[in-house]
Amino acid sequence: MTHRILILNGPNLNLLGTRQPEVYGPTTLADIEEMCVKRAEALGVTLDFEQSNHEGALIDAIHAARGKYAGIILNAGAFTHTSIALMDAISSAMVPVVELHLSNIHAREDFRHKSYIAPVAIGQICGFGAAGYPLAMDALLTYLGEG
Ligand code: CA2
Repeated sequence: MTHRILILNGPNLNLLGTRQPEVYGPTTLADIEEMCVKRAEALGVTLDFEQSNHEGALIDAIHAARGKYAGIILNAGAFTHTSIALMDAISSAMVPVVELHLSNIHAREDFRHKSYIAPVAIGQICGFGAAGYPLAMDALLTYLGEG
């Protein structure tokens, strides 16, 4: 069966590659999407790639994923550190989620060490920049028994 996976990006990630390249790198979100589409082709999975700056829209996307996607790769941006609502959405969605961050959130400010996503995710990948996205796809497929 061909798996369908969703890569969901949260607030400000639309700015990638245009500001603060010293923190988040020079790669744009469009570059990352292209990289992920290539990986999806190699893995034989179908990919949808979305971004929203709005917490409610991310929650809606997680709710809508139930029964549609085999898994989600979620970079929730700063909502990672604040959003019990996103955590509850993941808990209720019954869709496996890989938590992803470009930066190593554990090596940054204390407030970034707390993740509300981590306890409800199957695992976390952080600190590998844009390369973390295809790594997360590999990890998800391994979890699904297809890797
Ligand atoms: O490292 C990550 O992927 C983060 O999820 C990125 C979030 C940050 O709040 C998390 O702690 C870690 C911030 C994304 C902001 O992206 C920007 C990109 C370019 C310019 C400004 C912000």
